[in-house]
Amino acid sequence: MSAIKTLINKQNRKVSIAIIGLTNSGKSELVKRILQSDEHILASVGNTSEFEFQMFGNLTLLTWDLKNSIPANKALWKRSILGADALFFVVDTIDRESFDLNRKLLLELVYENFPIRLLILGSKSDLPSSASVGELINSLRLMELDSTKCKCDLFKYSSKTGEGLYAIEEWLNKVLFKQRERIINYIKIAACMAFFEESNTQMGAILDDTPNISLLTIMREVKRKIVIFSRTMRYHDIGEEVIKIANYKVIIVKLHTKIVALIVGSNDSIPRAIEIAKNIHKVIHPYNDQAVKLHKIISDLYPLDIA
Ligand SMILES: Nc1nc2c(ncn2[C@@H]2O[C@H](COP(=O)(O)OP(=O)(O)O)[C@@H](O)[C@H]2O)c(=O)[nH]1
Ligand SMILES: [Mg+2]
Repeated sequence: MSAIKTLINKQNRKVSIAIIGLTNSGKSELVKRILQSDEHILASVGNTSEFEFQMFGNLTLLTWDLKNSIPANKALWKRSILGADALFFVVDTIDRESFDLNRKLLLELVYENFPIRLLILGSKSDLPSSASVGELINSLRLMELDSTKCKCDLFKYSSKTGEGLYAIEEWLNKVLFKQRERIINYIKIAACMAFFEESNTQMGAILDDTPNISLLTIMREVKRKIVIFSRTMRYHDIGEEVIKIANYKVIIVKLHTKIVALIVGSNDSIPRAIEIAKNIHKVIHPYNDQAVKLHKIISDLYPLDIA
């Protein structure tokens, strides 16, 4: 389950997210990534050429292919897209020629529908020519948007590597469920696993003093997940994935040829876990696994984070 799907399915209500953007901006890939379509999708309908929706449990994802202007007068647009609980506007960060048109569409959207809350998503962050956040802000002239009419945030993400998806989940949590950002100083790391692609070796450490059977089983499952993750990410230098197994969350971070997975509590902060995983990356090595054990690294550096 993706973190976003898990978040929505935890709520006792239906949630619809509208994802709009030009054709090819990356909407369908994002839907696939959120729904992780190995699981059964309950409904998938293409009513018109531009509109699609997919449902999974409490979550409905609606996508709309934008053309040269915002379809202000269409009933379907108003009912489905503007009526959704959250609105994502996807911009292809490698298609610089589309920035002007995206800018025009954004203005139309805001000035016809204010006040509006928007999450602008720069897709394809995994590609080398991807525009930076700064370039996007300038090109889309986001600073000039009237803040009384539009409250917007901007993140970059990749449907291929998973980078940035946890930030989207945090945003939904904050905006949709009015929950405070989960700024917790520490998390509970139950176990950690590292995988070195070059030597094809793994090292693992259980940090929970009283590991139960389920944690041991989860470790085995994580081992398997890391190998699969490594295969899917083989052409990518950076990747992130968050999965839920039983009562734990597993945060997997790849940097270059190393992968680190942290098994944390299901309510722990994902950004904090990702930050720790990235720090562990810096200090582990395939060659010193005997001398420097993961357990020691974590207990020295993050004593409060141990379960
Ligand atoms: N490298 C990369 N390619 C992507 C990403 N998202 C989408 N694409 C590719 O961009 C093209 C258009 O994506 P799609 O989701 O179908 O766009 P849509 O028309 O907005 O639904 C496809 O070839 C996708 O494989 C991404 O995050 N990274
Ligand atoms: Mg599509």
